Amino acid sequence: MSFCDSNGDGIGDIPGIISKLDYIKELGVDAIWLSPVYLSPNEDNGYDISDYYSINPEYGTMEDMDRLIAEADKKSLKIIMDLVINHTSDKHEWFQKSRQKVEPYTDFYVWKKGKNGKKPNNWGSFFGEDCWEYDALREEYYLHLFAKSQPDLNYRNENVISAVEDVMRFWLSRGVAGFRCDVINIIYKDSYENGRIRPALTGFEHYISTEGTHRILNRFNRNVFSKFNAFTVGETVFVTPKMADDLVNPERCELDTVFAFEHMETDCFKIKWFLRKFSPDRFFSTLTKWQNELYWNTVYFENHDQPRSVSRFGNDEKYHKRSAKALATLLLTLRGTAFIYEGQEIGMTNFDFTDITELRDVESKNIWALSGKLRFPKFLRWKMIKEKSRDNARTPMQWDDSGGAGFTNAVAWLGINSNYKTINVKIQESDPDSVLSYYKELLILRKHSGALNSGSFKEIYRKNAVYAYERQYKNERLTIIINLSSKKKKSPIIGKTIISSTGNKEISSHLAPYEAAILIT
Ligand code: ISL
Ligand code: CA
Repeated sequence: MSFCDSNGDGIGDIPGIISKLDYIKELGVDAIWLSPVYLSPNEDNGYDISDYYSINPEYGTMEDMDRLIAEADKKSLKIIMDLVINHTSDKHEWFQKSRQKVEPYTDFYVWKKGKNGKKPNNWGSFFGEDCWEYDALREEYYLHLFAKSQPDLNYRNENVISAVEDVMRFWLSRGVAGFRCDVINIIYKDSYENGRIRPALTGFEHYISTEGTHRILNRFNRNVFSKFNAFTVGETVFVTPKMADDLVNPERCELDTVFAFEHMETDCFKIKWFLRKFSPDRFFSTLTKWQNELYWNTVYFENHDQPRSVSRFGNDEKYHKRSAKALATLLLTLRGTAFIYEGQEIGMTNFDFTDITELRDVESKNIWALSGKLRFPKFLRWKMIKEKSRDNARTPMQWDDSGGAGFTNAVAWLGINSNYKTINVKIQESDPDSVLSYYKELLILRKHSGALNSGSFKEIYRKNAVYAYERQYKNERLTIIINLSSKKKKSPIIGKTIISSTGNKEISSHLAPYEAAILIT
């Protein structure tokens, strides 16, 4: 956890979050999504849960969690927990009992005999390893679509489904408002046949958004979500708009919203490691497609798995401030529920690590090793990791210019970006022209605007890194324009600005580099 360390062990924690609730409230958001805080050996940053009913002592206690929920509630902030149920940690009691065939856990996971001394099928894992691991005790292989310490649960087993429902009820009864459901569109595997050979993730056609998954989500909704009026956002990998629509269509009663990925694939060929140059036009056309095809979207440019947006889609040097503001304009004016990742609101940049040993992420370590084994040229391996490591966004929050960046007074669990002296909350809070102040202004505007909240979306221009669209609700119509490049561009529209990344009060014939604005037209 990288938000705030309250007890000087270098690790962010729940009391740390409580101490910053005023900051979060003042930013102008309505809810906080916590990455997993459950008991976990932390081999994948908490996404490997060993007990769904307790809090990781590194992060605090159950009392701290209750206090967080209560204190947040006093400020009308909701708490959304991460629900990681495709897999557990291999340290989870369910898995340990399953290995020993102790009932009712025997079939809690996906166990298979090998085929003629080989793995059960040819599927690949998300983290660049094999996805079958042989267990010497049970003398069978188990499936793990992520790290080998993350065995997949078996959703053909009724007992698994009800055990997970119990977990959800437990947390909703404690007062959390809902869940961000980790890789929720892959929980039910249709078959365990070999997959079509692909450069990565062979086998995924057997588990992406299957009918079985829809059936289970509908059941979760009927039995649990609806009973607690819970909000759900599903993390849904490789979804098309049609698949996403089937998950969020209110008539089907499954999820409220989903995180799609296609706009995050505009600087790669489908798989993040297959790099290609970021194309603003591809980014914009993907956004338009999703805005038009899904009746309600989530809008996000960052999270704990993605590099920092200002480094990736903007310019984190010469136009740091302006491009961070331009991206903020886009984020908060598209139609949908917007998510801001900690530090995005001050324009935090990619981690400036200079050696692979500075990284903690299991995925980065695996890919580094795999690309070495495959004899990728050194410069390419480095470029891949440098651009795409998930640790880019996991460095500690930069609160001030003191030693531990105000995050900790000890050595932080992951390196602090050396730009913390110039990019931090303290400086930006007292500067009306800062990225932080801009986020706050935009969030206020958004709160008071029907057009931005729920108005229609209409693209009006997209070419050469310039994008413009309209949002309209009743007789309120706003036009948003953005130049996502470091070149001056001809403007397709003119008008007075309500807010702009450059501070310009008017857009006339040209757009400055990274100029973005909301206009009344
Ligand atoms: O980040 C990715 C690869 O670099 C994604 O493919 C990611 O693995 C995928 O989006 C699933 O992510 C979620 O589940 C993982 C966990 O490691 C991620 O942090 C989480 O967001 C396994 O639980
Ligand atoms: Ca701590």
